[in-house]
Amino acid sequence: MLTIYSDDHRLHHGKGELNDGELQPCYECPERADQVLAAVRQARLGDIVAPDEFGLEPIKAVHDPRYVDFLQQAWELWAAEGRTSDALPLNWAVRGMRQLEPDYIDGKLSYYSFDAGTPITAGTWAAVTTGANIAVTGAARLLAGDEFIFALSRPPGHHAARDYFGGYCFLNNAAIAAQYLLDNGASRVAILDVDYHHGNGTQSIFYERNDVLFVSIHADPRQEFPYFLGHADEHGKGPGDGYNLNLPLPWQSGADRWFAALETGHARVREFAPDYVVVSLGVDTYIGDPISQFCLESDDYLAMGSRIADLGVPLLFVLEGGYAVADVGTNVSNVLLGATR
Ligand code: SS9
Ligand code: ZN
Repeated sequence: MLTIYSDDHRLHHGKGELNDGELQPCYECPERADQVLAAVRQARLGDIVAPDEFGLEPIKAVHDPRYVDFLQQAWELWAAEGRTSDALPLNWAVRGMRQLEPDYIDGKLSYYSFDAGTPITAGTWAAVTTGANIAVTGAARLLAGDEFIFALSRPPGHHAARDYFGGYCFLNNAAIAAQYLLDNGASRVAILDVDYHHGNGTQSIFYERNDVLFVSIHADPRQEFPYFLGHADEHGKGPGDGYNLNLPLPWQSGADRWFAALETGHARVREFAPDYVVVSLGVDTYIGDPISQFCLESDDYLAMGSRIADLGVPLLFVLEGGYAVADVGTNVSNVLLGATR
């Protein structure tokens, strides 16, 4: 297995997110990736290489070019107002309000976001563009014949949609990789999202398409973030009807329920017969995760990797969530060990 990694993730280091009614330290922190890198090294999972540079084209093949331009300029516009703290939005256009991009930076932050937990910092743009390059480098290696790739980047991506950020995510790395595979010869790509949270961004990007199958196992949005997408009756639209499979589970779900859902997802992926599978690999399903309510144990991640590898299709693992910093490395490397054994 090959791991793609860059220290650039450190350039995105938010101070705080609004949580439980208070500004709290960000759960999504550089130490997460440090722990995962250390565990990949310790488990001797193979070479670790730097990403190649692909420019903005693969990003703009998934995201609205105006949104990408906004992300590139956001910190500069914010800092020009004399602000030195992280940029965070404060209000959103809900039912009956108009979807028009405001001129002023505070309004733009609101227009292009869906939560107040995802700060933009001075180094966010550099970190997220490197993250996209990591995912695309992984996709390019699959196209060149590699079987297992791990794209080790942060911040995560699966909550980022075509034109908005949120849930700690800015650019949808898994979606960018899937689109790159399709634009360079693949006919069908499946995205299997095993993060605790529903991948609302990925779902919405591919919702009306049948060249990408999206399968997600996650906490029920009736109880859990992102709350407004991820229900079982969302199966795709138009040509995409039947190409979106949500498998929501209640809080406190453990291995029994989780692996039963994986079997359902597995069957659908096999039926789809993809050329490649991109795995949105979040380990916030862990019992010790500080913001989540599932009960998987560290050993369960070995079984998860092994069952995913049973698909018999080249795999690109893209790091998403997992906030139990002391255990995130072990849990991620267990998935990768299970897949490559
Ligand atoms: C918990 C707030 C959760 C967003 C979580 C995003 C996870 C990305 N009280 N906020 S994998
Ligand atoms: Zn998550």
